[in-house]
Amino acid sequence: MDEKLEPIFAEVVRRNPGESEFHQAVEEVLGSLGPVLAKHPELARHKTIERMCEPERQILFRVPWQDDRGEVHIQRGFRVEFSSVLGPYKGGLRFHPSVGLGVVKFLGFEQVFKNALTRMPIGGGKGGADFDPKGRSDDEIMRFCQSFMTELYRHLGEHTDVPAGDIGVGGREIGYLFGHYKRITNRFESGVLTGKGTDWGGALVRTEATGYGLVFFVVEMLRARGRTLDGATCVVSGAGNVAIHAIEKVQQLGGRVVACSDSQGVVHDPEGIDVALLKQIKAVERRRLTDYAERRPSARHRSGGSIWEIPCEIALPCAAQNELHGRDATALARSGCIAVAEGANMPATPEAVRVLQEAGVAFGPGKAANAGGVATSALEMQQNASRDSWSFEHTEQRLEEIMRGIHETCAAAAEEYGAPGDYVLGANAAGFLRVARAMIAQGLV
Ligand code: NDP
Ligand code: 2IT
Repeated sequence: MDEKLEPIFAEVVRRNPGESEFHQAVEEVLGSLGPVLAKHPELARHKTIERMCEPERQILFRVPWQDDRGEVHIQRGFRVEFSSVLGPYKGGLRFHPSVGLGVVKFLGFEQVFKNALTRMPIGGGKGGADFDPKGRSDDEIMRFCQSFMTELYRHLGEHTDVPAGDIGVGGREIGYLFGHYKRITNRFESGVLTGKGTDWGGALVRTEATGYGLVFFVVEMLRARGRTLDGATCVVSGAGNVAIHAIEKVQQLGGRVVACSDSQGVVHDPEGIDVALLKQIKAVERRRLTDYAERRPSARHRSGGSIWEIPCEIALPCAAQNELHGRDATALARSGCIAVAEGANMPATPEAVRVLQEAGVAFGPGKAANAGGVATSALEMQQNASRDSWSFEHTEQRLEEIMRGIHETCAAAAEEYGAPGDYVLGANAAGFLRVARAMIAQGLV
């Protein structure tokens, strides 16, 4: 990190004690900004970095709910509204027991730069709760969503703050959240949430967008190296929304995905993952990957060990933060991996990123590679504002163009700031510049 930026980072650590994921996300961005400030010293004078490290608003609230047996539970809800210089706060909600302020702040901070890279009119925010949806009935999920929205609604609005899904929040939860918002406010305000059902204001392709967009980004990374996906062996961690649609698109484009995982273990299927079966088990039945291995003769399940031990040319971590460590990166580089792109937010540890880059493996950071989800959310907002709905083909084409544009922006910025091929530096520099310039133009905000 540039020595001028070190005191700024030290202050972030001091002011946000114990929030290790937030520190990690800030350190990565600040580590890229030395050459940017050298070229644009006015951005430092306006204290743009210090401002970006402090959320505009942080909301914490109690979420009481009752389970099916009548027992009362108390959860903590969060919404961190990080930056509104480019548009209304925009970013997902995560329901997972590991959610705390540090996790929500790391996700909100990343979201600001990611959303800037899409070039769409969206600011950055993130929210969620330390609620564990695993094993809960539909009725319990609905009651939790209603209680969560009973507080959150007052902070939302199509021009103010527009949440969507993330881990543990998909179409079912967005439905319950939207229904309750509408009931409390007496407004059918389509643009207040994205990822809605396609019969009532949701955009086609939003469900698929993060995984599909990730693969469009990988295609560009490979093209820059004179390669294609055709015939490539891939490993994808996770088995949720992002992972499933990444697997689907890789296979549509001629690659073969031989492994995926969930929180209970890894499934290795050398003949290629059967996406229809995977969707049935994980998205419809909400069961474990052990069921996949039971129903698919070519597949083997194991509950321990790292998925990254399975040799592949392309690795796509799509589960959770810090799931790909330095030793995994070493194993991937040794087994002939040529590209890693983050479908999840911050799944590769800083050491893993360093190992991959030093080994010459192309590395696509999440804020660029997984931006297709939020970009398609912005397309959903656009359709809601004009009371229109676009076809699947048209929307997918827009997504592909957006991902190509993000790749080009990151590659050009990496080149301009003296690190050709370094998408981490390129994404951070380009995202930062767009936010910083808008901030200065809007005065002391
Ligand atoms: P889902 O809840 O749909 O799926 C999460 C998947 O990851 C599940 O299969 C879950 O396992 C698995 N998982 C969670 N924690 C671990 C872990 N520690 N080890 C192994 N597997 C784990 O979430 P999404 O697919 O929506 O999100 C995945 C990632 O993508 C997150 O980092 C999210 O922030 C990011 N992302 C999501 C976007 C979206 O549009 N949804 C957009 C951009 C990024 P199990 O099934 O056992 O619970
Ligand atoms: O991390 C992300 O970009 C998301 N979870 C999607 C956010 C959105 O508003 O669509």
